[in-house]
Amino acid sequence: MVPRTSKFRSFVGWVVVRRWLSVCALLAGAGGGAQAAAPPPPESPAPPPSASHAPSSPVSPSPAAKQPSAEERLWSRGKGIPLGPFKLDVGAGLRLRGEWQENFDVKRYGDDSHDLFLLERARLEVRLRFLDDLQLFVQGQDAHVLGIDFSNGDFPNGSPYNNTFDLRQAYLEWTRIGGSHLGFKLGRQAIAHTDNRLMGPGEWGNVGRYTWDAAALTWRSRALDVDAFYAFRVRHDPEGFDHDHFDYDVLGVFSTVPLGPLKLHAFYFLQMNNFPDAPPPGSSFRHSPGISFEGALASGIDVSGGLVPQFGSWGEREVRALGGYAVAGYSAPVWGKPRLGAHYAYASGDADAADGTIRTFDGVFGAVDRYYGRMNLFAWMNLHDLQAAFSLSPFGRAKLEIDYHLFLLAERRDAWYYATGSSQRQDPTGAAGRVLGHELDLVATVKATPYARIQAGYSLFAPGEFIRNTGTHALAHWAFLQAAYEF
Ligand SMILES: [Ca+2]
Ligand SMILES: [Ca+2]
Repeated sequence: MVPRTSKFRSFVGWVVVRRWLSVCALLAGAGGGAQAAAPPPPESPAPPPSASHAPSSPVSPSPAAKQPSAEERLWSRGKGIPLGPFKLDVGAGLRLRGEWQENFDVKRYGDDSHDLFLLERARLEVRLRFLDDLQLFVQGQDAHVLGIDFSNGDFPNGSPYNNTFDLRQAYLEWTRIGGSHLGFKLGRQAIAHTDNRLMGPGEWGNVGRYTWDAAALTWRSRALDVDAFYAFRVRHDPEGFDHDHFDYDVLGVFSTVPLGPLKLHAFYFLQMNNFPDAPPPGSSFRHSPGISFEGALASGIDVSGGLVPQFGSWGEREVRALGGYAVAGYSAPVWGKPRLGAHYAYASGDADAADGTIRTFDGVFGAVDRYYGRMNLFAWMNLHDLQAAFSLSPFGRAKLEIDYHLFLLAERRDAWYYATGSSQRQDPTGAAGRVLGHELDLVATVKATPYARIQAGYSLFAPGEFIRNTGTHALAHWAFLQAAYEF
């Protein structure tokens, strides 16, 4: 259980957050008169939970199609505040989520755990803009959990739930320097590419999974976008400042070429690590080159896909792995824009742990919460994930999503890997079977105002033969209710 002192600290953190918010509201008030008639555009309609916060595009005025509401007028006061040659945008957000977990938790699946807890995440951010293409962005975040059965000590690499007000992002970004195509982005940042599948910040988690201290060079033109970066992953310290990094370095290049209604990507990631103690010990170099695409056709059909071979070395062993995914959906042009989709993801597994070759695919630094089921029981490792998706958007402001997943091991002798990437269970003989189980995910989202979003969900996991043959095999349930307000 969480010690009393920790709960007290959570409470103190909460008080601090409220104070920050009041300061922020005051600041917004101080900017009165600045572009009062220019409300920020509403966010894109109800992105899935892990969607990137996309902080890199400054808020721009939307066409005055209708009179802004009192709420829009209020928060627009915090945008575009003149400050000498600069413009200042102030923003903040608060997200509260209650979760109920039955027979699983963030670390493991099992039939003996029951938990009910409340997550709080608050953000405060300022953006100082000079010209259109040069900006300094600083974002602080406070994250706490109340009532959970874990303490910070249960997470040696940083709690996914607690991180007292800390620097989440602080970067200087200059695109199209001097009218050219070149630019850079330097500092602490979230890195997200397209649908977050290969690289995403993991926004659904309370603290968030990935932030980086990175230097990126960018190329922006009509025919080609390129981001090339070198990055160190920030290790989140729940109580102290986040000054430490994980052992590995990452080099990445991600490019986008538009082709009609499609966007094509070519990319390359290199993860470099030194594992002095881990089995097997030694340096690891994992290269992940690949291609992907996504797009929506006029006929209502949307498609996306990607292929990621991996190769390299880990100590004396070779790395040879493969990951891929394919998505196709159809949205009908009728009330509620119902969409039916078939999604598939594959990650290779290792059939022989002793043959000197590692064949388990590693899901790069992608989001897991949106993919491979929302309960986060699986990673993009040794997996077939067959998904049927249905969604409906009635009344413009609401969205209902229903997903069914069938999960199978790609290789029976390799492990079932949890969303954390750690092995959950393994049968080296392969006799336990291949079927991991079935998951049903229901999520309803209502956008109450351009700034307020309420989301509720329920998920059920029913284990298959592999889990039934290797230990406890209860049904697992998950439910959540989330309210978020961001301006
Ligand atoms: Ca910290
Ligand atoms: Ca092997």
